[in-house]
Amino acid sequence: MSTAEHHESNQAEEMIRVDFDDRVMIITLTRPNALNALCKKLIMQLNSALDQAENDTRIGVIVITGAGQAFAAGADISEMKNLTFAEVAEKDFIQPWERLSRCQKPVIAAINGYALGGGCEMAMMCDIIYASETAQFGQPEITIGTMPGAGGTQRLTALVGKSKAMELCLTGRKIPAQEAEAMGLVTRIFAGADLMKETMATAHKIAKFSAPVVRMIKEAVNNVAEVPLVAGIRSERRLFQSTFALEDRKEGMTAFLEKRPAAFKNR
Ligand code: DAK
Repeated sequence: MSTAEHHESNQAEEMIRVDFDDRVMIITLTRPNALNALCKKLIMQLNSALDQAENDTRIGVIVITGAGQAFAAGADISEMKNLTFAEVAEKDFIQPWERLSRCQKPVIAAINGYALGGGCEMAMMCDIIYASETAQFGQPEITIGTMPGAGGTQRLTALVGKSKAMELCLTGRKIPAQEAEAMGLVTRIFAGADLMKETMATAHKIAKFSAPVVRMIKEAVNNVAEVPLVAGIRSERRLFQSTFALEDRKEGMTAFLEKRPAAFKNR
């Protein structure tokens, strides 16, 4: 029995768990025996949870974490091993992975352990990356004869600069959370026992703000990677002006001046 079959037969069909806490959807990757390796089925289940979150106005923020020792140790190597170039190109292996990066709602990654290869790429598709002290990051694809293929060379370079990204991608070196935070890959580090508590505190905080304003800020920040500076600044101004079409903008400013908490209605 191959490793893949072994995992399939010992694994319930569900490769993720979805929990709800007020306005936060928590997605946990639950394939710990394979260090949450990102097989096709897991990506499909993740994508449908993301679709559900995006279509449900009760959800303001999405949190993604992993069960066990890993966030995710990469794409499933046993699933990729026998693929040919023609198959990878024809099936457009990339496409399903793009869903996460297209989320309009904020996504926080809570990295509890290994975030390697596709796992590190998935973390970088999220908007905020919180990590436990024992988390490890890396792009080890070169050690198995391939290279990052889900945005790793691009997003890592944007986050940490060329020479650091180059060293990580060319050596496959795994780095501890502290180094990842110092280079700008990780947002903040917490003791393992505090990771989810702190992640949820941030998630709840964001989820309480006006949803349309949150969406506009995410779009404006993401513009940096997607459009030239002048167009990005023009777009930011339009998005800023758009907040004046919202009842929430009026309520937020009125509440401040009346020295009371704002009651946002997400419109
Ligand atoms: N795939 C499949 N199985 C994996 C796996 C992976 N990436 N990582 C770990 N496992 C499995 C192991 O085979 C082992 O299974 P059993 O032998 O128990 O059946 C189990 O998980 C536990 O792993 P280890 O025994 O190896 O555990 P250790 O604690 O000794 O080592 C480790 C932990 C994280 C250092 C080690 O497991 C490791 O090096 N894993 C591989 C890391 C890696 O090379 N990752 C990069 C994979 S390539 C794309 C999308 C994505 C990608 C590319 C393109 N497109 C959309 C185009 C991404 C590619 C990659 O991620």
